[in-house]
Amino acid sequence: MPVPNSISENAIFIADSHFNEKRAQLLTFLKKLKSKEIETEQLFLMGDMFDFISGESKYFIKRNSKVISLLNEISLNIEIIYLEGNHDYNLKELFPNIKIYKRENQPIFMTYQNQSVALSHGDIFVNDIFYDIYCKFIRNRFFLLFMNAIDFKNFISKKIYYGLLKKNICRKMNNFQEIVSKRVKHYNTNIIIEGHFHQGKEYILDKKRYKNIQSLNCSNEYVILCNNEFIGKSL
Ligand SMILES: [Mn+2]
Repeated sequence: MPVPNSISENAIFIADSHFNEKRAQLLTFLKKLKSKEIETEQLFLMGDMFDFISGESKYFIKRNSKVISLLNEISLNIEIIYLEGNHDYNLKELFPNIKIYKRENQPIFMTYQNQSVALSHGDIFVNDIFYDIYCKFIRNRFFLLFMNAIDFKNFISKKIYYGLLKKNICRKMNNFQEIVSKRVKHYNTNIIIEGHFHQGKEYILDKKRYKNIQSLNCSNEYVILCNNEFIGKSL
């Protein structure tokens, strides 16, 4: 079993799978984990695992039920840490055995080989009060329950679902290092691990090591932490 609050050797990180009917890698990955073709004792879900889901949205819970039950089954044997993203939130009641962390409780802090590590999905520290208000609003339980109540014949949900399906989420950011150099200023740990940006790059900036976990959807890779190295593995 993993040592409390520490990242295990051979821990696996996956980020931004944006699971939907066209982006099925998360399901493939979980099946391989269940069959032990892929093995680990600790799994980090870095957020935006689903293209959209919230604990209130019945339509999306139903659409994603296979992945939800597989995750719950696996969480009985493997420690799973789930950092909520901007596409997946209010998840606690869906995953009773998974350690769920909301945006407002990120970053979380852990240790790995005597190094301090901060982990977050990556949409914190944006220095935009409107984004913070927007985040609070779209995660509001009463708002979501209300939207669910007026979602006749899933009209709103389907609009969201098919809208997201068409989106291109894999773009190279030419200024990513510049963005990271600003982000690391908000952290004071040895290592910083984030998802959200879909870039998969690693930097040492300001004496801190920053790893962006690649999008499982864009790269078809999950990441293993082994001998102090982040290694991308093809699914
Ligand atoms: Mn995101």
